[in-house]
Amino acid sequence: MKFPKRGVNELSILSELRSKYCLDAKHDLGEVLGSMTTKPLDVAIRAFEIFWRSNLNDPYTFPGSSIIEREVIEALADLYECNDCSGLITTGGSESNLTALYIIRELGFSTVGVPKSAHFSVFKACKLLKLNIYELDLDKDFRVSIGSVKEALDKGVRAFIFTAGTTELGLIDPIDKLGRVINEYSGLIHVDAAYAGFVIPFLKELGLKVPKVSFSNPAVRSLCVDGHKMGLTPIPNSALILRPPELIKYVEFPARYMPLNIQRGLLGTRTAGSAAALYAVIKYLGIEGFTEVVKYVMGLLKYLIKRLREEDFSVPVEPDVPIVCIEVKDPDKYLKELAKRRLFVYKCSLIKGVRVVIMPHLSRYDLDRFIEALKNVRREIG
Ligand code: 0PR
Repeated sequence: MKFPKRGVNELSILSELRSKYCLDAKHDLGEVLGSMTTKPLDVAIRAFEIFWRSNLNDPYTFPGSSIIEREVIEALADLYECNDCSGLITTGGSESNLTALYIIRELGFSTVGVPKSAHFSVFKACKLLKLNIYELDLDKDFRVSIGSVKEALDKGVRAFIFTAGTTELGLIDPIDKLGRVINEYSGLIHVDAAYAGFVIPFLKELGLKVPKVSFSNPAVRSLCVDGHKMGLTPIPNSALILRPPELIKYVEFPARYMPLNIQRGLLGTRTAGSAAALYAVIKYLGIEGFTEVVKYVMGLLKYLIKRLREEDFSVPVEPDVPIVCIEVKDPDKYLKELAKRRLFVYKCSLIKGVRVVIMPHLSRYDLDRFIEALKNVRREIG
């Protein structure tokens, strides 16, 4: 469009925007099956609206916002068993991973061990920071191979990124086991729990056996968890937790005209709406509420896998968290055909297939509709 000479009225602008919004997939209609986004809780939206004008980077003018950020970080540190952590709210897993890797580089590491299954934001951050990547192999069940980590340690690698809830297959790397080995070499770990950070701590409440992911392991020095994924907040929202708390100093930059002379974080102005939304969800749900949400999505996960197998679809991996990879010959064709039916999934690449992320906006009805569509597509394209 051309930059308009004269303004037009609000109603016509909003109706124009609504007609464009019609093109987007809708969570409420069960159309969003691949994206890790979901419908935020109402209380999170209201909290966001109260604070969205305040800047988290200016605790002088917006001290209330800064208290909220600190309390959210404290609550998440508590959830992940850290009694001496600091941290900050960022825009998402990408920024949290970039920040963690920036700190790793500033600590003097030049190479990081990264599993092949890590999210692309980790590879992107290494490129931006000119960090060397030591690519870690996966074992036969697609988690990072312990042998490969030991080899990396032998070759002098001391900094590692592991994923708690891999993007493509929903698997948890054996972080605690690896942490014990890495700790013997005085190495460190950043845990990317962007997706499953609000799932894993509640699985054990459901009596499910899950590998331990927490700061109880001394090698774990940072962990990120996204509000805008399973934290049920609006976008943008991620939290990065750091140990020891002094690590935060690495992301405090001189800002001479600011009242406190510093600016925190790799980006600039940060909306306090993010901190307020996460604060609201944590208070509103508590451990019990989150456990209910996780019970619901894990129930749907079991249902989807069972139904897919009944219909002779191949689901080669048993995920730890609600992400399903369905093996198909030509994922792109499936995506195209499913999109024609307004069902939007993603691809998995470690196993060639289509990926479904089961988020809380989905229901059994949506999954049944998806399976019917999948069967029709298979019939058409094989
Ligand atoms: N780490 C992990 C393990 C992730 O799965 C992701 C996002 C990130 C980091 C990066 O998070 P941000 O994108 O919030 O910075 N994985 C999502 C995915 O690949 C990203 C996404 C989300 C893509 C919603 C599209 C979308 O509509 O599914």
